[in-house]
Amino acid sequence: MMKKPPATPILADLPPLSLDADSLALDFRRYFGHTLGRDKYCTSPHYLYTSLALALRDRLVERWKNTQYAYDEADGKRTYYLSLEFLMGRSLSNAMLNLGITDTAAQVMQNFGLAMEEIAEKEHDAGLGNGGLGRLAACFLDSCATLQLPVMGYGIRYDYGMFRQLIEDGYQVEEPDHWLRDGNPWELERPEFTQRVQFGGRTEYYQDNHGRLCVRWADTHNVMAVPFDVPVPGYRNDTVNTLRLWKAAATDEFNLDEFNAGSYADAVAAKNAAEHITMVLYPNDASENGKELRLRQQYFLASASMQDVLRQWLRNHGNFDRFADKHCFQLNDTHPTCVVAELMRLLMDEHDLDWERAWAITSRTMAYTNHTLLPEALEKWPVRMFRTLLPRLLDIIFEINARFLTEVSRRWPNDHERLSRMSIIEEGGEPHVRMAYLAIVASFSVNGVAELHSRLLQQSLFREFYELWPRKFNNKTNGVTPRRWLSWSNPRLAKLITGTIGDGWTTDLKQLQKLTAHAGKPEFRARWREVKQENKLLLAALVEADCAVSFDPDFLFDVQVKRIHEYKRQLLNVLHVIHLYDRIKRGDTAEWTPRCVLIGGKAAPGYALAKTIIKLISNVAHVVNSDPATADLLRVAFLPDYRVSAMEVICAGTDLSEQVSTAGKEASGTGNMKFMMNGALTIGTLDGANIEIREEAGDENFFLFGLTTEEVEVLRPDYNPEAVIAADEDLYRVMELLRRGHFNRFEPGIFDPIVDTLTQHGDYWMVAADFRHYVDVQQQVARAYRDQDNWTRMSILNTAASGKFSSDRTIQEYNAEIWGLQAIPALKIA
Ligand code: 26Q
Repeated sequence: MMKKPPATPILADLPPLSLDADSLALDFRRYFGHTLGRDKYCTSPHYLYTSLALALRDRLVERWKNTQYAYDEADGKRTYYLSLEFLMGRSLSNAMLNLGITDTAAQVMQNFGLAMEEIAEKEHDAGLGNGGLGRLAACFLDSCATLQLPVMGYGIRYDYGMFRQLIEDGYQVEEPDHWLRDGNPWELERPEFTQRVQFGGRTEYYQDNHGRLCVRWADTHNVMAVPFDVPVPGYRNDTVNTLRLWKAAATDEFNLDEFNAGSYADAVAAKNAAEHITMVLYPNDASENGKELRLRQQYFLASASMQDVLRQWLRNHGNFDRFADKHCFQLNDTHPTCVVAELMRLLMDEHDLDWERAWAITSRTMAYTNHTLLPEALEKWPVRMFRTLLPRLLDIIFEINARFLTEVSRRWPNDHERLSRMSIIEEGGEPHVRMAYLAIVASFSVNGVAELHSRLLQQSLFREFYELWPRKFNNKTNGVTPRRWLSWSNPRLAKLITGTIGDGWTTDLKQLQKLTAHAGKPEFRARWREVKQENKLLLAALVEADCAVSFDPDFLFDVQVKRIHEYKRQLLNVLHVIHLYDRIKRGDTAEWTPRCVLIGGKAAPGYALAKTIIKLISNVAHVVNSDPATADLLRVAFLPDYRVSAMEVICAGTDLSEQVSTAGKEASGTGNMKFMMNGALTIGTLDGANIEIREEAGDENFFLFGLTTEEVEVLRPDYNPEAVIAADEDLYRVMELLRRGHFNRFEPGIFDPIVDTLTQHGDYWMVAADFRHYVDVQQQVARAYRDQDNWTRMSILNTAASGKFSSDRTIQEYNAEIWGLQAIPALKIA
């Protein structure tokens, strides 16, 4: 039970802060003038931003403490969301929105002659993630706080987040993202909860005082983990949850040894090596196999977090009897899977539990979410590296595997092939630890992130595990938070919706269905269209500023933003753009629908073909935009540095959302959901959550094309892209433009790898196979857009049908079927 607070009033007992304009204004001025020491000559908006952020943070902090007191008091079950990535974006606007003081704060700023938009723009995105998986974690935290669930996020406080992308001469150039340079008002350092994390050394056996055989991990190199807490406010409910991010720091002991040996420089270098662990986010959104520093990051997160959880538990409980009933660890992909072995180690080596008890606890508390079907993206670590870096963990993994394989051989006697297929250790020249298998074996729940994806996990990637443990497997279709992705990103539409159906939709998104009844009303449609036009103007302004390309808001805005990957098929999109250009050049423009095509996204720095695709988009954009023949018909732009804050503008101003991955390859997608919520129509394949989006929207409000997953697999063995190209005149002409260097006149050969991948190399992602259908359906899109009234109706129906894709629904399912937490209302602030 909780420790009793002292009876005398304590230092931290403060009267509650008001949310009204006067009190906010006073604090804002105090931070500006006193805390930051600025004066009337200071014009930098950065200090205005920081002052406002601190004033808001104070108001979060008191709710934060109350929430934690309420959780401690309840002493109920908690969930820990473990993730190497949390792609939070900006926090100022989110804090205002969730505190319910967006208008008040804007008014306060206005009274000082300041524009809120300008101030909010000063905040650097917290880009501690690559893409979908990291942003999903951020949306989940928002929903957990809004649902008042005791869920805490654990992650890494990278000094450098996702790189900043510049486009120079059409090529991607990466710049380090030193997001903390100007300070971060949203974090609170908690040095009192620092943990020690061990690396290297060896396993040592010894006898304790009672003569029992014990194990310890000796001669290690230690690194300190210092937590920084970030407040996660719920939507207007006084709950504030915690995201705890760990920073690596050198231990003093470590330095002293070297000091005494008289080598100061070596001591400082060693300090550096320790602190390198949390220096930078790996910018690869498929696994970057075999990098030792990455494994260090993963174990660092796992160990610091697990020690921290055990510390909190033992503060109020004497033993581990009820631990499994009170904890769940949700693993965001395999990245934090070291926690499985780390929990075993801590329970056995540090807390004297035997294997059976430790395993009972571990296997009742772990739950694993898979985010990819691409076999090449499954994480594997060389056993040799594991042994050097984490010898005690490797012992434990071997033991888990031995016991697991015994279970398999009891179920399938003498099936040696199966044992080696299912083994956590992949044998061969260089043996590897298969992290996904470790996660499955240790977890009571394994889920995919969309219905198709979860089904494919069961039928292909993890089929034999599904045979063994069918009940572990389940689906949790992704979602996104409607607060950031509708209320905040699209205030005009949000206002129109609220004016029409009330504001209940913000926390109960299914209520958007009520819009259906209004979709037939001409006046409502007209207002819906006006809002879209205003949003398109804002998006056009972004494109003008960042790409120097002018987008006419009367054109169809056709947008694909996501990481650049072959499987996501930005190439298919470009081939379509080239085809439209080709049509213009040959005068085939009768009944043309003018179109602005926007593509954005980052390529992993080591992914050469993805970088070439960016260069191709840039060059095609240049050729198209500088040709006078296209002026009223087609515009193309590549948007540099696609990130969370850019998406907030993009999703509101998009007409057509491109979700064109090869069927069976995109686990879910979440950008597709943001676009739908904001009234974009989707052109998409039967992949990931697109299938469920189409189910909800209705076939007639979704532009479907392409091979299905089954068709892809049936076709693959005798697929011949060159024959497809030869047989399709439009595609042939497009390929000829590429082959003849039409888009690289003075840069010979640079697009050969793209031509080759589509031809000689067999077109693995089936771009040529889906081209014809894609172009035809794009033609239907163009025709549909010309009937603006009907397009608007379809747009309304898409928003109306998007209720399922709230992350609130997703989290309610996680809670009902995996976590089993009680919601705990926060103590109200007076
Ligand atoms: C692993 C090891 C070493 C280095 C990097 C990585 C790594 C990092 C990030 C591997 C994968 C990722 C990110 C994956 C990701 O974002 N997947 C997406 O997850 C979304 C949320 O579930 C889905 O909607 C997308 O379909 C899926 O692609």
